[in-house]
Formats: sequence, C-alpha cells, structure tokens
Amino acid sequence: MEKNHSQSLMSKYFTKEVKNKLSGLKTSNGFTVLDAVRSGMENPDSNVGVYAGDEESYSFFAPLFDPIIEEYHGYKKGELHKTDFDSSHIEINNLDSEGKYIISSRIRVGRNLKDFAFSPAISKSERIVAENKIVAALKQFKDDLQGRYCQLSNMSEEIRLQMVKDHFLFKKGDRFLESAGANRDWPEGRGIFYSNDKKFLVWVNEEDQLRIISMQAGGNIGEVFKRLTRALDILQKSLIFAYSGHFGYFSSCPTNLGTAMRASVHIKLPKLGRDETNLKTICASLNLSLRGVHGEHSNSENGVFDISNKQRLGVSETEAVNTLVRGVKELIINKKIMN
Ligand code: ADP
Ligand code: CIR
Repeated sequence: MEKNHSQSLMSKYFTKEVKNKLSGLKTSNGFTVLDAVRSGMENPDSNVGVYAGDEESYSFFAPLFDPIIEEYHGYKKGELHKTDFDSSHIEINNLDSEGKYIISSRIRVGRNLKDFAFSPAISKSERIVAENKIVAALKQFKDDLQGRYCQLSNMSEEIRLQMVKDHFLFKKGDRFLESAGANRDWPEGRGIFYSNDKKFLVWVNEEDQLRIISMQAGGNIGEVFKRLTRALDILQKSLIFAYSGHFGYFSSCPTNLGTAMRASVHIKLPKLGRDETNLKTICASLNLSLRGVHGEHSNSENGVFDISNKQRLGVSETEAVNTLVRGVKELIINKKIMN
C-alpha cells in the first residue's frame, strides 16, 4: 500500500497560520500542537499524521483537528454523533454463506477511560492505573466471553509473534505510534485479553486504552456484531468511557472518533487485487478503506485484502457495519465488480 510523500491531512491543514495560532498552547496533560503533528512530520507517508494526547487536544487544537475530521469523516462542527447497536438493522448477516470469498470477519471499537490522558500523553503510572481498572472489568465476563488476560511483559517472544501473525495481537514498534509517543515504556502496562475460542479479544493500552474486538472465521458479520454488543454492555457497567455528544467516543487518532468502529473482512479478490490502485478507487467509491492482511500499512498476500468502513464519526454503529455490508455485496454478491 504505497503512499506518496507528504500527502497527509496533517501536511494539508498544518499551515503556517494554524501553527502560529496554536503554538504556545498546552493541554492539562502538557500536550502541544507540535506533539500532535510529530507522527506526520516524522512519517511523511502518513495518511493522516496527527494524534490527540487527551480530550482537550480536540478543543485546544480545533483549527488543526476540525478540518481533518471534516475531510476524513465528512462531519462538520455543530453536528451530533449518533449511536445504534440494534443488530436487527444490519442489512445482511452472512456476507458469504457459500464460504467462497471471505476468510474472516472482525469488528473492533476503540475506547478510552474518562479523565485519563490518551496513549500519546499518558504517564507511566496512569497507564498502569488504567490497565488495572480494565483488567478488573474484564473479570466479569462469563461463558463464551470468559478468558484470560496476558501482559505483554509476561509473554514469550514466540507466543507474541504467533499471536500477531494470527491477527489476534497488535504489532510492536509501529513507527506512526512511536513518533506519536504512544509506545513509551513499552511493553509495560500493555496486554491482551482473549476468550477461550479467541473470538472475543481486548487490547489494553495500545493506540487506545481499549480496543474491543469480536472476530471469527467466515462472513457472518451479524454474529460478530452481536458478540461485540454483548461484551460492550458488560464493560459499560463498570467502566466509564471518554465520550461527548459531538465527538462520540474519543480516540487518540481522529479517524477513530465517533463509533470508533472498524468492521472489516479479509476477502479474496484475486482478479481485482491485481490492480491495487484501481481496487483502492473502487473501495473509496464505496466509502471503504483498503488495507493489507496484517493491518494498516501492510501489504496484501495472495490476493487477500482487508476492507472496512472508512467513516466512523457521524454514522451509527449499524450504519458503519452496513457500509461494509453494501460494499461487500457490490463486490461479491452482485458480482458486478468481480467479473
Ligand atoms: P485496527 O483494526 O485495530 O485498526 P489493524 O488494521 O492494525 O488495526 O489490524 C489489527 C489486526 O487485525 C491485524 O492483524 C489485522 O490483520 C487483523 N484483522 C483486521 N481485520 C481482520 C479480519 N477481518 N479478519 C482477521 N483479522 C483481521
Ligand atoms: C497515518 O496517518 O497513516 C497513521 N497515523 C494512521 C492513521 C489512521 N488510519 C487511516 O487513516 N487509514
């Protein structure tokens, strides 16, 4: 997934004027506009290139964040985020009942704890407090959601690598997060919770304090959504997430505000995949993002791609899933694009 240099949203909107206006401002967690743009500055192939250190970053540095949010999500100042977890609104539950195209389906949401700094600005001690709170909440899970929490610092290198390869665990040393300051004190305070069948997982203290994930083999996105919803209902009983009416759920990356939901399939597109630029254009026209099989900034393997809803803010959760549903329908069920 090649990207030309310096085409990030950061380089478009961090103008001299914005820089002059925002330099000198500091949030309560000591986060500055130079901290916010560091990832994009150090990684000119960034798509977006900015991160928030805390909730305040979005208001203090609004002249930078607002246009980026508007361009990425098509969401304007004054709008209110909407939410809908009613699974009966999902238009198609099984996207590939014949099992021909879809290898696996996954939905994740990002969450951060209210009153905590986000990963680029959190202190070492605050990160551990967050981890402890989250781990206590994870103990509530029963039946199929029940599982174990494994701290990254206690994991053997062999198991860690295997879990990354199997798409369960986040990568180590992501250069975009590194520049954003989100990898400080690695691996302390980080870990993964996984249910016995590994269909339900929670990443702790990676890009966001929680990445709550439901995934399974095949194309049954309806089942994946229902599992995620059940888990969220349980977690919300003991954790308070950072949220506002305008931004929805807060996240460190502005692309993940709102529903903070990325619904994806790993899909075989052998013919279309031969021309990745064209495939990217088709996905963009369907409001989908295209990634490689090992996540953001990775490559496709054997004609398998990760496609997902692009917009997460200004759409409800079921609308986010339906964007994927309609896109996949277009790609494989109508076969308009496959042939
Ligand atoms: P995120 O989804 O949290 O934004 P990434 O794009 O880095 O982050 O993906 C995280 C991991 O999830 C990667 O290993 C990726 O391959 C895996 N993944 C994403 N979608 C699917 C899917 N539909 N099936 C299996 N694994 C997936
Ligand atoms: C980037 O700017 O490319 C990284 N910081 C990740 C941004 C979020 N992902 C995306 O837009 N596809």
